[in-house]
Amino acid sequence: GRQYINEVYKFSVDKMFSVLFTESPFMRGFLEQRRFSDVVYRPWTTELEADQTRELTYNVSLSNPLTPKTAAVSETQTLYKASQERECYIVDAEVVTHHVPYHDYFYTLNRYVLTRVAKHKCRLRVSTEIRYRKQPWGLVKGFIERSSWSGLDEYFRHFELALAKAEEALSEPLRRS
Ligand code: YK8
Repeated sequence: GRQYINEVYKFSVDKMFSVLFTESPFMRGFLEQRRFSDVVYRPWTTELEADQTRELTYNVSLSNPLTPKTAAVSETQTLYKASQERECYIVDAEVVTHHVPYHDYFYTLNRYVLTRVAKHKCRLRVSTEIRYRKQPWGLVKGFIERSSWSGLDEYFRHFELALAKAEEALSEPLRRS
């Protein structure tokens, strides 16, 4: 796998969770800027003492000669029950791209780990793996890996930039005593 982000931000871990995992203006703006369309969020499940999940669907625009111009994507996010408010949140996102060649062979697993550093500081780590449901031929595996890593590299490069840009605006005002 690859690690895309490992950074400290100037706002609380709870704020980071709500920015990344609710329908926040930040995510809305970011996905729009990346030209994701028809974004639909299902609500988080709310069972007590259990992992929570939610489903997202959207269309991405692609410029790969082997794929259609747009593809439907579904993302299943799991918030592990080991997460603790004000301390840490662990979310896995399984991303499946439909209507592309070999879509039934693989999916992507993105892990987001948010941890408290101080009251108004948190660390975000994002790492990614490509997972296989069936073993592809070498040539096909090459297509899958090349296309996935290049899409992921680009997505998380912009994502990190957007977060850095938004950091000041998102950070809690310093309270003077
Ligand atoms: C999420 C991984 C693969 C997929 C794509 C597949 C083409 C297959 C072509 C053949 C289009 C936002 C990607 C990049 C679409 C975008 C996905 C994003 C960036 C010939 C093999 C969507 C993170 C994410 C995860 C996986 C990415 C797909 O938050 O190449």
